[in-house]
Amino acid sequence: MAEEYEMVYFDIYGRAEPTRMLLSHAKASWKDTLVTGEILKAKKEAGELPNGQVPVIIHKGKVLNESMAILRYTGNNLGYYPKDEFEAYKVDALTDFVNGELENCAGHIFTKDFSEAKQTKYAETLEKIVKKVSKDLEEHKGKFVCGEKISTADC
Ligand SMILES: N[C@@H](CCC(=O)N[C@@H](CS)C(=O)NCC(=O)O)C(=O)O
Repeated sequence: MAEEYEMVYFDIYGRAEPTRMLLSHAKASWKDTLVTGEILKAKKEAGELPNGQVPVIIHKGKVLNESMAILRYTGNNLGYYPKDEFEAYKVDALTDFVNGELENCAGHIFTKDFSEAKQTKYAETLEKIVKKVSKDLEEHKGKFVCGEKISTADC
């Protein structure tokens, strides 16, 4: 029987990793379909990718794009996203913060710009994220970043 979820992305951590971790933790029925630059180009030309990019996740015959929306979607389906609106806001706020910070510096890895300035920026960004998450963990006195229960923000 085919897996319920199919993640399509490069063989790197990157934008698919939070959802891959969630699917693994949830023991969901899923598989990774790894692409190369060439495969991506072919899929793009064949019109298989909604905005011409990866990751996409294929679920119930639908091809869903945008990594953070994918994370929320799978989180919602698999019990990792709060029903309470304020709790959901907290999860989104932290996820958006971390993702936004990483957007500012992850590109260096692809452009292979390892200049001192970029390294400093990278280290500062990671420190900012660790400080924020550590403070949240302390406040909740728990194992999870947004409270008593694991959520998409922990991915
Ligand atoms: N906002 C999108 C960005 C997706 C994105 O930039 N994907 C890159 C790989 S990490 C891609 O497919 N690049 C190929 C291209 O744009 O042609 C998301 O978070 O999913």
